[in-house]
Amino acid sequence: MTTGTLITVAPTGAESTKAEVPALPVTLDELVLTAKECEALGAAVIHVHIRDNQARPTLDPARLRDTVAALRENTDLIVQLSTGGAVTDPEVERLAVLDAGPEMASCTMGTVNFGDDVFLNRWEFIVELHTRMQERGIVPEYEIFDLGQLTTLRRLLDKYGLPAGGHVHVDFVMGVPGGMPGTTEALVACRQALRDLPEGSTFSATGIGRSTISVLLASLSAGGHLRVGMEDTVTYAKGRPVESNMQLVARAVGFAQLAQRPPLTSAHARELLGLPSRN
Ligand code: KMH
Ligand code: ZN
Repeated sequence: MTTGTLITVAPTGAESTKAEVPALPVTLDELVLTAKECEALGAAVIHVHIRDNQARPTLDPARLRDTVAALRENTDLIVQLSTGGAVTDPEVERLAVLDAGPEMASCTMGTVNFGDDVFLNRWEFIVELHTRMQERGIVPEYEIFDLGQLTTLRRLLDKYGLPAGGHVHVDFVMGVPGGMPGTTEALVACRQALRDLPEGSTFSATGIGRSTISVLLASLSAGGHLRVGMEDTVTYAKGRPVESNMQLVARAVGFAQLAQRPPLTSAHARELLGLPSRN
């Protein structure tokens, strides 16, 4: 696990509003510009949520297809579409995200309280997502909001087999009100539980809000990878709003360099994740 660092940028999310967070990229042009700048800094993967003309979260199929095409045309980033969407999105629309043909998609391993809301992920829905991705050669990133969701992942792989490409990569989403805390102790517990998954499984981690930096440091020291971005963090430091996704990626790259685990290029990231190369 002590390779370079896979850096994922999650630039938009579904929770913050443009009115509250004006720097949030919500149009396709803003997203593509952010993607190019984050790639230049060292990001290899982009975790994508899109917005409609009023900047509201949407899973509109045509918009998703256009987004995948524009990101592929303008960057070499691995495009990972969110199948989590917003907490209000119906399962049928979340499944249809895969029709946009991304290289990767997220796949959350269980239901979790999400602030005052519920992020619903029934077992049958998880199975449907996992098996559709297998059939279409889309590589999942398994999103883990709580320790027990790693046991669900183990059950999923035992019953339905490995994902496309054969490599298992998970992302610990830490510090969501209702999920596991964004602490070193929780990250180490997840890291230990990874031993029950296939050998060579990799992880990244992201800490929501003020747990960002402690999770980032814990993940680097535990051999993990990083996800950063305005989906998860809108405050850079006490009293300082995040100015851009680039600011967060640059900080993650700086920490990765200090840890002597420099950012992986997207080509190396494809190798790590079991994705075919683009050429
Ligand atoms: N927006 C959250 C409800 C994912 O992208 O897969 C779910 C989420 C996870 O962001
Ligand atoms: Zn997301």
